[in-house]
Amino acid sequence: MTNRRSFLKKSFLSTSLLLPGVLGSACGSEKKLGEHFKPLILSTWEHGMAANDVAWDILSKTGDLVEAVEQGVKVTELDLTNLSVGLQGLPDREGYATLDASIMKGDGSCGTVAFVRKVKHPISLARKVMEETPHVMLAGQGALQFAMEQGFPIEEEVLSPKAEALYNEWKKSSEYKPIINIENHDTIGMIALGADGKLAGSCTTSGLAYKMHGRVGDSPIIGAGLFVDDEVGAATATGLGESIIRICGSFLIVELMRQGRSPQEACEEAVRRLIAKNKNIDDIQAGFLAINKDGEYGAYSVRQGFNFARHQADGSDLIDSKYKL
Ligand code: SD4
Repeated sequence: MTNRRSFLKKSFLSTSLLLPGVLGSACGSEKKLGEHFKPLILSTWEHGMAANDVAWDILSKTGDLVEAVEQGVKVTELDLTNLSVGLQGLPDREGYATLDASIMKGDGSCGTVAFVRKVKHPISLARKVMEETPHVMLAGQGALQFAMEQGFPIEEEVLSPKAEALYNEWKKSSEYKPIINIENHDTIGMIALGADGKLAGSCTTSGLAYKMHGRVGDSPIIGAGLFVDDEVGAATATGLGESIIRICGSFLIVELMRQGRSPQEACEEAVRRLIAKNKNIDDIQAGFLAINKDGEYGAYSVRQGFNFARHQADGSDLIDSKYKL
């Protein structure tokens, strides 16, 4: 079992962290960052390191959790090396990049978009759904129409050179075999605890490569790919969305934490449940990441290979998750 911590520690001490009142006002006192709740940001996979840096910068300067988790994952949405997030991600079997995203606050506010095309930042669109509509989820053409109304730039539908090359290669056999997170593992889920003890999370993906047109994964399903509750904690997921939706993975983890399980125990129970409920487990990878209000965290995956980025007051690092099989 791998429990190696590959420390990519950076010397980190933003001067803003020392400014009383910036985050302290959110605590209702002149507390410095870390004196009350210890802020913590966790994100799935190695690309979470860069996303966390941006999120942490915003959190430490403004205390704005939602802005932090939105801007953080926008970094990944623009990362041209990432084939599972953003418009440069691998397309569906018809050749279209279709995106899913969600954002949630610990007070229950949430917004999501599913099966959306031509929008560079689905996470920002999900936030608009949360803040500007009476709804939780917009999908497909309706989500695109809403993006236009909100003034989002609408991109041309062109695959990135790398995605196009891989898609052309795939088309030679067109074998539909949804093995995920073995080669294709880059969805970002981010969960964050602020100094005021509040929580927020975000999740964004281009989903399963070569999926059926119209397929939606777990990432925009509140309770599956993401769930946040200020009373308890937050959880997010990565991996084969169908397997995660089947067990309502993120909601399950938060509810287990509510009943007293630690984040680690809750993630492990979710993986056990996922394995029990999915017959074709040999083809499945899925991983969970959780945090509670005390700043304790945990991660667990079906098989080896999942890792996550952590950012806290004394720096950032990349940690290999424990795994079951
Ligand atoms: C999905 N959960 O659409 C996403 C994919 C993923 O790492 O997490 N990839 O099923």
